[in-house]
Amino acid sequence: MSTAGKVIKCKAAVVWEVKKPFSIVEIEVAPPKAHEVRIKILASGVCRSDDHVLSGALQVKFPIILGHEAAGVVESVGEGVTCVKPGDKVIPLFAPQCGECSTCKHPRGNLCKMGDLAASGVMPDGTSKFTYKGQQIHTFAGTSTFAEYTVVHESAVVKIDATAPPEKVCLIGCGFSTGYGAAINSAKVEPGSTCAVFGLGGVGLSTVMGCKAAGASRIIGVDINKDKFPKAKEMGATECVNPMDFKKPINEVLYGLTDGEGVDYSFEVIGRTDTMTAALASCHMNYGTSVVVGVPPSASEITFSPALIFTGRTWKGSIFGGWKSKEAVPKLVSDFMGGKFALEPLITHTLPFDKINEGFELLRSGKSIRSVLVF
Ligand code: PAD
Ligand code: ZN
Ligand code: ZN
Repeated sequence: MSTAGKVIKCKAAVVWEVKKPFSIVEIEVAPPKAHEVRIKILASGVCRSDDHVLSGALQVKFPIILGHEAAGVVESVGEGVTCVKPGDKVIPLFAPQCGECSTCKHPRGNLCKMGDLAASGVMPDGTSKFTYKGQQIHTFAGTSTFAEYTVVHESAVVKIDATAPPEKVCLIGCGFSTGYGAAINSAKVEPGSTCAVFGLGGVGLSTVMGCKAAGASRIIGVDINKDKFPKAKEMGATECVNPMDFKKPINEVLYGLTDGEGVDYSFEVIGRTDTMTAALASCHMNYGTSVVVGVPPSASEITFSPALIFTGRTWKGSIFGGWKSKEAVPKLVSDFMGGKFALEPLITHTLPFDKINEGFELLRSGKSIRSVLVF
């Protein structure tokens, strides 16, 4: 029997308040309104950005359904939706692309105006599609993929190859594309260059992959967890350093490793203000570029010497790897299917959705790269 047009009751992982684990409960998911799409989620990855909400670093409205790195199948569509139809395999887009706004129309823009409300806990129409016993549950990043069904705006979903494995390509919905694109699009790493990647989690390793694909000749991985080094080397890091092994600041260590030049490109893929500044100070004083990929804690500030940028360094940020999501995601999926890059090394654990708390424990303990929850 078709569920189109009806409320669906299904399981979702709800977070009721900060620093509390997920609880799996039965929620109600409203049918999609005009220009909305309801998706049956097949797989969803565990990303540090979700954990930033649990820890309180990223402030949101509770209760909330997190999750933003997923793949699924369209269950039904609201009036006027032409980009996808029921049965299509899709990836939800936490950084949407409406194609109409000033940012979408700008060749360099990738933060569509439809995404501005992502942090507000509601959809572009001002409502959330989820309730629990009549109580509204907030939406996260316009996607909320830690649920068996979710509703997204049509600008926040794209059709992908029907044969793509959801438990792998879900990573193209966030971690892989973010890290890889930071190197390829945001930094525009050149062949022969020297790069430093701070943070060797799922996103940082994808940055390492991007640097390698761009032809960097030296890729220095930086992490305080040395257990991350073997995988980083497998993915393309030419050497790895642990800041804890040195008395002097890591930027001085990196200058030492590069004959006093500094690296051409540095990436902060952790989400800490001290390492953002250290990454900036690690790149060449004149033509170095440093890219902030890690999500800064809400309400944090950085104080730094303007001399660091006065001499010519470039400091920039990158969300979703600078990709225009609707255009890029299907192509990245095709590239994966064509063997252009591998996602398997990033996936260390595959768990049933019910084990979501275990997935986050593995992330916090530093034992996983990416855990993928399957539904
Ligand atoms: P992760 O927790 O898997 O990786 C972070 C890594 O940083 C771990 O290996 C840690 O050991 C390491 N680390 C922690 N502290 C330090 C330190 N002081 N010095 C050196 N290394 C350290 O996270 P992830 O790879 O899922 O995400 C990384 C960041 O990227 C995180 O802040 C996340 O929120 C952000 C992100 N940003 C976007 C975006 O669009 N910009 C998208 C997805 C994730
Ligand atoms: Zn993410
Ligand atoms: Zn737009």
